[in-house]
Amino acid sequence: MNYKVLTAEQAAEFINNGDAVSFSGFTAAGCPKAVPTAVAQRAEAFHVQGKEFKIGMYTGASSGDSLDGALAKAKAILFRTPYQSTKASREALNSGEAAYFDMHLSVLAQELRYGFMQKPKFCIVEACDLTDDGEIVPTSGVGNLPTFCCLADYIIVELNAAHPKALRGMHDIYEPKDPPVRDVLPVFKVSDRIGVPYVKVDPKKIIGVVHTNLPNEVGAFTPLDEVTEKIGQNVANFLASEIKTGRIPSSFLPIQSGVGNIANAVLAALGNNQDIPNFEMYTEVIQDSVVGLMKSGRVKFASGCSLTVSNEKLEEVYADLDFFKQRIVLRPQEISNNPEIARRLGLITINTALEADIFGNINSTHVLGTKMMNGIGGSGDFTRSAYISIFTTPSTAKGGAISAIVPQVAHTDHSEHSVKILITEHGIADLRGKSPIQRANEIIENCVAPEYKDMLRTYIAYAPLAHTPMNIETCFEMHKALKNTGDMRNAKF
Ligand code: 0RQ
Repeated sequence: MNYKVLTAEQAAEFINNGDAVSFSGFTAAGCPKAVPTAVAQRAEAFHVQGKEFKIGMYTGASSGDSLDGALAKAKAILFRTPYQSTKASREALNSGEAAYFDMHLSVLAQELRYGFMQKPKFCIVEACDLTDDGEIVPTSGVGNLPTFCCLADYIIVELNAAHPKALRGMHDIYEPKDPPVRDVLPVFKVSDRIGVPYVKVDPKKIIGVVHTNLPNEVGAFTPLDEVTEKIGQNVANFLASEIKTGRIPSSFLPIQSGVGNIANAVLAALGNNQDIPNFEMYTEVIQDSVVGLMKSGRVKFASGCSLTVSNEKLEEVYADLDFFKQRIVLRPQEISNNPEIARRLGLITINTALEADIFGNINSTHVLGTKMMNGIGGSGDFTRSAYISIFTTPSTAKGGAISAIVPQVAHTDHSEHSVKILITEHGIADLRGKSPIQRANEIIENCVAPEYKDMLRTYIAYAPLAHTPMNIETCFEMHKALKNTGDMRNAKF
């Protein structure tokens, strides 16, 4: 290979205070590890000398502990977008240590190309293969890699031997042109390939290659419990009944499913329900349950941006790559999450709410309206453009001290106009074609936990009569009770 071989520490020395740095991958899948950790150590060394050292960070979505975690702990983040989920980065942005801008995941690449934000100077890439003429084959996640590589002045490649070179062929790399010359994105079927299986860069931009052999850092899922299992069954039963009524075609439609424990449980339930036909996925994260469902034939094809699976599941995929390469395509998030494609394919979108209100507005991001959890992620890319958009949530959190359904969300990520179905372990609220007061009754009677039902019935009974019966004097009583007493059950209406 013609490239200069560097240690992670040597690579990190190129990066200086104030630089904007972009990273490959999506969730902890496909993210570089050794160089970001070395950048964090470089930052700490500067800080010991009393010198400033912080970088701006662009990623695909969240990342792992060696990236977000290490840089946040080193107090080395100047700004951060579009999504994060490590404990350390959450603390950094909620304490004001790092400036965070929470973005729809499909738009970051184009907004960087439009020049809306500081251009990345560096791109640090995890790859399983690299050729002398500048073909980079990503590992298990793509993220915004094509645009990052195109915009960056310098590229550093972490060549990670933990991922086989034979992954070449699983990715489909395509970068759209920008308005006014943007063309149709020609994905007409979930399995359509529209690009090439590598990211092509000018080899002169590659300033070094760091050899690694490091496992992915995708966290394990919590085992299914009674609540998540019931939510999954409710989603599956709802979709089966929609097929029976003919509102969803009998051949079914592709599924998009969000990230986290509930999303994983929902997929498992869809797989187990015999009234749901074998299905395809057009989604961003391909999670653990999909691997088994693919082997059993329940999932026929999955298009995603990353294989966000545990290392155990990743080994299963790598052990049978010929089988999985015929059934999985990994795309840049600009394509995996693209609203044009989501609407054309007619996606059934299933995402998780932190809290919902009785009118159908959804808060996916801010605890008590102020503290950032993770970010909006791809949920908005999909929800607004879905064939039918579903939100799931356990009806309560923190042992019942929090009702996930409140009179008014403390922060709105998805408005009542985009949200069609709300599902908890107690049941299904179908919001289609209903006025605000009808939606409120549907949600209270079908989805709210028994101990909170009367509270919400009282709220709505005393709210002023209007198109949306919201009482601005009392709509945050449940949040106030949580803040002041630690328990929403103490709210008085
Ligand atoms: O906290 O673990 O400390 O107990 O929130 O909640 O129930 O385990 O659910 O793992 O599915 O995450 C919305 C955060 C849900 C996630 C969210 C507490 C609860 C628990 C997690 P503990 P669960 P999940 C594609 C789509 C936005 C992005 C998105 C998310 C913790 O799904 O980030 O959809 N979504 N992307 O106890 C305070 C409430 C709460 C609450 C739950 N009302 N108030 N805390 N919790 N409800 C993926 C990507 O874009 C990459």
